[in-house]
Amino acid sequence: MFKENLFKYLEETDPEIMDAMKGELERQQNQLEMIASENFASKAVLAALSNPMQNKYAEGYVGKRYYGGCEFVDQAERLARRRLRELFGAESANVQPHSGTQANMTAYLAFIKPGDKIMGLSLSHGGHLSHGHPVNFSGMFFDVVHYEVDRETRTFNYDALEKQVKEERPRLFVAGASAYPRFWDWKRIREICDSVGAIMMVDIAHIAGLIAAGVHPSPVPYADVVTSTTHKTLRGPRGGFILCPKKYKKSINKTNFPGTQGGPFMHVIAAKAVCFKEAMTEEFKEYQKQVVANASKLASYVMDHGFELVSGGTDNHLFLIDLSNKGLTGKAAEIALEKAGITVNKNTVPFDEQSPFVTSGIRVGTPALTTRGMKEAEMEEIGAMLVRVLENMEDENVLTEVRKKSFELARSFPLYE
Ligand code: DSN
Repeated sequence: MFKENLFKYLEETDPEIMDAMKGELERQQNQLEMIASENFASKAVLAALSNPMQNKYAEGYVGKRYYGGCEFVDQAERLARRRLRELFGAESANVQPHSGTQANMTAYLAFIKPGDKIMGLSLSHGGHLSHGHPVNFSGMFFDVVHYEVDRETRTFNYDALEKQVKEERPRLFVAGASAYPRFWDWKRIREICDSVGAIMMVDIAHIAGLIAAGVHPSPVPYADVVTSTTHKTLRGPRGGFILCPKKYKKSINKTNFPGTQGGPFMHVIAAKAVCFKEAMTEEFKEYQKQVVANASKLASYVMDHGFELVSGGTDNHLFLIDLSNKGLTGKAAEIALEKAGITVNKNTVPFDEQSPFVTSGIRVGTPALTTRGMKEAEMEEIGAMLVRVLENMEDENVLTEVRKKSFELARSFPLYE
């Protein structure tokens, strides 16, 4: 089976789904992927995902399963956990969460009860649905207070944050974001949490790859619990994980299974192990440095051409262009850029006056383009394309002209050929 061409087999048995898969592959190959949370997993990760472990039920943990026949999935999960602990210098690692949000559900319920107070970054200021948004379980289960960035600097004012935490006295404080372009001060957050005895939870979904490579400070030495996805900057399969000190291991494990999940996705856990091994290489460190260098270069280019960036730049893999002073919306920009072969997402900016369906901003990230091998020179080219589209969003001729350029650039950095 491992020698068969599985795709050829699928093409014969289900040409309709194969057609959709081919379309998606070509879309990824032919356009410039700049959604900050997306990346291109290696062929080794993709191969591991297409693996007979997907057939196996394995409720429980290594050596303590509720099913027989777990020898080899145990081998895979053991490897994944060991590699993950090593990668982040953590005492304990759980690789079973199916996603970042499920990792967060486990983390909350391991420490607090429904009705308890949590504090998370507001979604419109860069936070995440699972950090207490009312439409998410986190907003339904808990008494939520949100914190925000400073109106002037659009970064955290840690003194103001401390004051708010002391007034609100949450049981648990969630740090982490899906659209915050600056470093976090983990030590300060630990001190703030300690001032009221709050649990410090950090969701590193976006920046996990940067942290693993040492290009973003790590919260692991400070936090009570760290959650993440595996498919963003970390460039693995879609999924989640949880890190914690040994003293919380039992409670985290028990809360994840049987607390919030059933059978683990063992094929995904095998693919996570592959990802963690890749993330320990020198090549991965160089990749992450380049992700940040590319984001910085592109951010400077866009600012030099008159666009405003939230917080005036970036320290990580993404930045947010605030289009409000140009009279543009994120929604219109996303559509125009897509026509030009550049994929981004509309995003609210702090203190946005537009709705989340319209927004005043776009979020731009460099992890996927950097995986294709693009560097600063290509960021200049892409910067010019971005500016040209944003300044001529209604002009179909301009969009077609940029589409040709983005296609040529994408094709000159082959992907999954
Ligand atoms: N959907 C992810 C993102 O785009 O940031 C967060 O879960």
